[in-house]
Amino acid sequence: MVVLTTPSIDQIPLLKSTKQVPHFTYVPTIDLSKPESTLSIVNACKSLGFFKVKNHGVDMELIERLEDGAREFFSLAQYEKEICGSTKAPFGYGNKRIGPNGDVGWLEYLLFAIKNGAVDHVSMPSFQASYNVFCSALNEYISAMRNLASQLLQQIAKGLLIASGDALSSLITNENSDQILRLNHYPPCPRLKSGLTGFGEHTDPQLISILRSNSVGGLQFALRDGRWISAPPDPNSFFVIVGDSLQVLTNGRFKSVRHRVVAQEHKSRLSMIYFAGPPVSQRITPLPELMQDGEESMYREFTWGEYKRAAYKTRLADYRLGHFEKE
Ligand code: GA4
Repeated sequence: MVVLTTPSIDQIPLLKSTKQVPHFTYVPTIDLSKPESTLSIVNACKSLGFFKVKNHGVDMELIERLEDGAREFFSLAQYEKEICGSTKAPFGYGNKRIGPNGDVGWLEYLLFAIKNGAVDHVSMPSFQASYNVFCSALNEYISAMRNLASQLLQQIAKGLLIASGDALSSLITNENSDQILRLNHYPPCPRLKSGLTGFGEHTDPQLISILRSNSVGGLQFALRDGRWISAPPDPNSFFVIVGDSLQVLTNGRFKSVRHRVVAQEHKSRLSMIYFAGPPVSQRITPLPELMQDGEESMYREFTWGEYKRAAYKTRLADYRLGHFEKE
């Protein structure tokens, strides 16, 4: 048995590129109560691969309840957290190690698989007294995220003029769809080195991800020219992130966006991210209705299950779609 020790701060890398767009603090903000939101969503997905939404209809009280539960869990003693896990990798509690291939960051997290719309069991013996309340908040939040993700994918289909409005949303509302919820806690880093990695740069493999954080910053997005922008925190909005699968389904019209989190010196950042993926057997191939005459897929055919398996053999920063692009 290989026993992995927790990496020390000196083993956590600094962010590779720190080339930032000076004073760029603009993240497209889309008001979901406005009819023009459909077009704005499609434009943001095409040009940047990220945006944030307000007037999303998700109850703040629910968000606070989940955040309180997460905070209570992360404030347990380290040994109490370490015993919380799942028999299925990579789910359960994680500390500094991300994925199976050596990525590390200044964070701890809880990763939940979602089965039939609810969190799959994670054993939390040290959190027994609060477990049921926490799970109810998790499940309510998952249902709210699934509705929001489905609404966004319907708007995207509409904005792309795809006749069957649920061509994308049905991939994630299907009872076998593969979804994950991640709660990340970035403790303040007292001996902060500037640019210490919280969560290293990567694209998300799924269709879309919906991220909400408390009022502590650190989230950064890469622009198409490789420069990075810092997204000011906005606890009342959700950041929406285009994933690799949506890039393929739109035959590259949308591009998944690289993003990362930089560690903070004084404040503790807490984020919750919902990853909307399709069923494992789903073929990921450009939507026929989108393809113009003579247009060919830029990618070899694959299923979500194949893509996921391949993703777990990569490092966080790898360009995972490269392996599936046609020559
Ligand atoms: C990135 C998006 C999600 O957080 C995640 C991550 C997953 C993990 O943490 O286990 C991966 C990463 C993510 C992509 C490449 C592989 C798998 C870590 C890693 C090195 C849960 C996911 O689905 O893919």
